[in-house]
Amino acid sequence: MHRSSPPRHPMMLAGLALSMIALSSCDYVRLLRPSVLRQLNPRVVRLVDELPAVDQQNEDIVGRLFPHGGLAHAEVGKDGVMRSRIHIPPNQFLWEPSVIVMPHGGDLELEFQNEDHNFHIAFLPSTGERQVVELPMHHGGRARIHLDQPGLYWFGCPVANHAGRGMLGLVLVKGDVPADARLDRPQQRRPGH
Ligand SMILES: [Cu+2]
Repeated sequence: MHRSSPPRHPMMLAGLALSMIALSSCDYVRLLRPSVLRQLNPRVVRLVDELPAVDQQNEDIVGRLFPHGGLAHAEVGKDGVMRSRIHIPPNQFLWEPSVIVMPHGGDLELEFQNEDHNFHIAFLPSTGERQVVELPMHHGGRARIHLDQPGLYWFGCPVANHAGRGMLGLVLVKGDVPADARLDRPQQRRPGH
């Protein structure tokens, strides 16, 4: 999972213990390099726990680049607001974590810390609009966004080509849509069923 030359199956790391038995290709052996194993941290393990199909169609885009930042579950405060922290490590063009899971729709407060030597901006989804947080180098910032529908919402850094280099992220809102918001169409598969 080296940033400059990602292997073809970065998320196979999660099943490393099992797949070692089946290791036959040089690609997989290369995953045993210390620089790769170092990235098998709790944030990345949580990502694969939540999205086990990152190596399969439709979810594979999630397993390519930006999710190396890993995943965090937002904590629900006593005030009902969900909260999470995201930091920008130096020289990586990455949000850490890059996937935030909300257990249900509502308010999400994000606390950013920019530890990089570059200026960044968090360009965030918020129902019906966007929120922008400027993050000068070695500074933090905070945003409160509102996402009331389940789904997958992207955020990113719009400075130069930072998003293309990896500064993309997702907010995954879990739960079901309210009955009055469902379209009149054939039965759809629902979360948990
Ligand atoms: Cu940036």
